[in-house]
Amino acid sequence: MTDRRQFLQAGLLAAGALSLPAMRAGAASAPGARVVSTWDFGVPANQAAWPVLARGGTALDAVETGARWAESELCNPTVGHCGNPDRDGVLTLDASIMDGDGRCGSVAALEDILHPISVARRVMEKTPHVMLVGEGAQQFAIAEGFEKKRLLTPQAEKAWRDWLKTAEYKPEINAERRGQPGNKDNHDTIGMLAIDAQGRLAGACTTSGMAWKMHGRVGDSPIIGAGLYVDNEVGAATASGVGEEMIRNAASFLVVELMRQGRSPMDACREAIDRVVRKRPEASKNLQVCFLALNKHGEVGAFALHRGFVYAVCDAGKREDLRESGSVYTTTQS
Ligand code: SD4
Repeated sequence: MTDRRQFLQAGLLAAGALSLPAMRAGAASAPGARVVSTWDFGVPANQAAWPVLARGGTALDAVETGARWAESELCNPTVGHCGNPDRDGVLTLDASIMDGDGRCGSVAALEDILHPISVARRVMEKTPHVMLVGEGAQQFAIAEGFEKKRLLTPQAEKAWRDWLKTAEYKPEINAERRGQPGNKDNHDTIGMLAIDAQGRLAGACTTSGMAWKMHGRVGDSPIIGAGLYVDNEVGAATASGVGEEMIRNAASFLVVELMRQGRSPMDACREAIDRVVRKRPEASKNLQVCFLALNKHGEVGAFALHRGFVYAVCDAGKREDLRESGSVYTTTQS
């Protein structure tokens, strides 16, 4: 005779066997799914990604979709086709993508290809490598069927010519330009993290990098562990701001590892920001660094060096949730 414990176990297994496909088929509301993104344009980017999650799609497809939206639809000086060029007037794009089982791909210093995030995904899926840069990344993209076209906009070219008059490399603290959360002048790198209805995590990060950077400079965004890190066992993190600081601190990896030790997403981001300050206390007064994290339970947190970092959260309950992170400094550039 089946004892009570066996019966319960059999019942749970049967329920699980039934509920998983049922959840997949009927994932219209995707109860556990959530997507979060940096900055106020994260709201429409999340909305571009959300339908993928709502129909039970993967976190990986969702973040690629959201990042592609930003690369082509968003016109700002730090992402995609409207990005500002380097100091030689060349627009170079960096992007990375990662999913929670450790698969990842990235491209750096890619020219004249509209969707670096999708090239990064192809690197992940179709090559034995993680990262392709410059000419090699472009050759690979073209071989994969991506169209080559000049991306520099007349506005970006004009901004570069204006910059040449002083030619001073002094990255601004974004908060100073932005003023209030929701300010339409917002512009920065997009980092997007998602968890899908099956509890899988993924992240994407795409940018034109720091305006007026040296030709050949690579920021944190395409570097796995710096601008992006994802681990299904723990959570995911991404970054925005002056990438050299993220690279110095392997910062997105650090945030994930702090969550692994039991920190909440916000505490982990705050500790990583403290690390940036401790390493370079003087420099950190004049540059912006921001972290955004999502743990495997769907909890979100963010922290920045300077006030003004906003991030967008989207799930079945709320599609337009824009929040401001905490910060070390409440004032902006000194
Ligand atoms: C970089 N982190 O290239 C990127 C740029 C960025 O505000 O976030 N800009 O360093």
